[in-house]
Amino acid sequence: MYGSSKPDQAVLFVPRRDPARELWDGPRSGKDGAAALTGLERVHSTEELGVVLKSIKGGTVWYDNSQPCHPRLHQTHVRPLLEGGQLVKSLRPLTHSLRAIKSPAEVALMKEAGRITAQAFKKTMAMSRGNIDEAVLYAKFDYECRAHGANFLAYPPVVAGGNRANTLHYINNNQIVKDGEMVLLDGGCEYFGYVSDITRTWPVNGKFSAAQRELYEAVLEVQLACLSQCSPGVSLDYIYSTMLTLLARQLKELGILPSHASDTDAMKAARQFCPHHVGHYLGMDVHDTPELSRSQPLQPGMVITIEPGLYISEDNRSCPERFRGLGVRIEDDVVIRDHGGPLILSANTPKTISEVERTCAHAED
Ligand SMILES: [Mn+2]
Repeated sequence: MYGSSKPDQAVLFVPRRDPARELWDGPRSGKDGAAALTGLERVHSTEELGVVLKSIKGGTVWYDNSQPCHPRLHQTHVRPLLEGGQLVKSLRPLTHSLRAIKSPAEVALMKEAGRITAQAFKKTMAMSRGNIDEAVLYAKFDYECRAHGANFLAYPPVVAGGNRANTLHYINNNQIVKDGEMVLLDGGCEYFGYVSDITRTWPVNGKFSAAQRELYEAVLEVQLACLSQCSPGVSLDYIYSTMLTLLARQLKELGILPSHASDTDAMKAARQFCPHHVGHYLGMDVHDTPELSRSQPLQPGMVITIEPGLYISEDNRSCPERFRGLGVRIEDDVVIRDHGGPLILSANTPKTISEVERTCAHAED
């Protein structure tokens, strides 16, 4: 929030020092400490927010009224101001358009998040085996991310064995993945404010079955084609429509759809077998800058995910039996660049069948 009779002056509000609270929660900087830390001249305690706000005459208060970040302060200090007719505008559309394009320093942080996550995938693949608890894979992945410098996981990961991969937001992560089944792990970490979001699907016993291989290769082919489209001027929605067209073709080749199915029916089926979009913007949040439309052309410095999948429920009677109960998603994090093609932040995560099988074979506990 900004407001002052003197333009271009930043005013910071911090909780005042409170030895009783600090005993429980740890030290606070207080006003003087905050001024020294930030270099800002005007620092007030949050109790003074109301008084300072009242001194604002006219002008615009830039404030996100729909989602107050501090409900208590909003209630006591900001609401009266708003009810007094103060002109308020949300900063969100502006900050989102700033956040959409990452500086080299931001890309460096995202690179590190991708690097840490890739090695966590390798270690988790290497320790997987038949009849392993999803919780063990989850714990291994979490451990590997934190032990290599991540602050924490960016979101509750999906660790879904067998048919549970067909539940897109499965996060119970507490069932046994049987020998012969695949596990889908959608996970990412946060590294100093920036996140990764990577998905891999692999057979826990380290060897793809014929049907798993067929479905995996189909998704991989589509994923690689979508990655090759990641360039300035192309939109996420455009890549999404490419994904649907290519998935439809794959469904015919797999024998899941009859080869004579019409384009309309094939596209409809593609949307059923992959009910989510091809990707989203990525950055400080996993689903970053939602104010930004996915129809807008990508620009250099934007970071997106590319994550096609095919999900075939075990009770889908219309599919060849060998595919039932299989769900595959492959997701990478991509920086859009002017030259040299997209920069793939998750490039070190095993992805081809031979890479995955090789990584799984390096058994470790
Ligand atoms: Mn994602």
